[in-house]
Amino acid sequence: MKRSCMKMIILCLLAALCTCMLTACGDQDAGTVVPDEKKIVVVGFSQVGAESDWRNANTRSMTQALSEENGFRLIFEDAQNKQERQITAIRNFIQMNVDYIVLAPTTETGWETVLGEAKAAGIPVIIVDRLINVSDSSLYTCWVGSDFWKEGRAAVRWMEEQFVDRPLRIVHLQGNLGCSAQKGRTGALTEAMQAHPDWQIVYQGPGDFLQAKGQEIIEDLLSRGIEFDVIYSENDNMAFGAIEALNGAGLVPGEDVIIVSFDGCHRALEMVQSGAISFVAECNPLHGPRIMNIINTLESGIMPPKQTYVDEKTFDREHITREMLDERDSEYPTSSGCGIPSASSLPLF
Ligand code: GZL
Repeated sequence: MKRSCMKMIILCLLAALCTCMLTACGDQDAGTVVPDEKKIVVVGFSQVGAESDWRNANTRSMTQALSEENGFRLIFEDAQNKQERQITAIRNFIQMNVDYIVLAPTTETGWETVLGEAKAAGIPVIIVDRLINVSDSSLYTCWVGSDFWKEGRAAVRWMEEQFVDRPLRIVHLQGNLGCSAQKGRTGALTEAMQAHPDWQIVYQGPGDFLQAKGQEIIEDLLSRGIEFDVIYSENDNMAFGAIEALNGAGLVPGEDVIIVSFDGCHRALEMVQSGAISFVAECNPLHGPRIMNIINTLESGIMPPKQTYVDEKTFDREHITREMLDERDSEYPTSSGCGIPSASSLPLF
């Protein structure tokens, strides 16, 4: 008798519980499926820092593309050029269980452990701009960026055409040592030195892509009476610093010293037109639309290419035109929309 009463009480309680749950669901009956809102894709983006015009244009491009209006919620972390801050940011993104992690890596190595944690959490990682060097390529979904060796070889080719059989004393301002942008641009110059015994590197060292360091290095060389013909600067901002130093010493950039640079930001192309900078190999930062397209492609269940190199141009004093300058939108690009646009289909920065 007692057991049957208990059973009855439990059954009544369960019935009451189910009734509450059904009424708590509001007036929809079990039959209708309420279409959920368009899914907002949550993206954790770990950015190198804010060291250059290139980086700031890259950040603008990424934040404009991965916007709420485009269906994204972007969690942006600035690593201030420190890999350990990027590793912490990635771990935070994993904790937040974001849909995608985008990494603009400060350097090539040291990513296995943290990307292994992202893989274990089932979060796709997209690498943008510089490359990473990992033993297991399944640790990231895909990469989009520049061919830095190609940029460097374009710069060296221009030097060979300009200075046929002329001895050169070269100052080499390098970017952050160990990042693929520095390794490619440095590699191309080092490779060329083998073919040009009359080329001499009178100084080689990191300016960390920073304008102030570029200026500091050139001022120091001038103060010590070091003479040179060419500055091979691995980005525009170090070239701007070098120009400040040359001007301060009464030297005319583009005449007393030839400047070769990389990136092609607005200011640099204006200096190519004025003659202060003689050659720029473009390194296009406008990856926002490309990353947006990669994520939308993945969301539709399609795997994008593992590696995508963007098309890039070169600019020199003889060929630059006002139209090339005017065509660019110095703020935000107008993306070509479909597909991963090549650099030539996007205005420069
Ligand atoms: C290159 C990029 C480099 C730029 C610099 O893709 O990583 O970092 O050349 C920037 O201007 O600081």
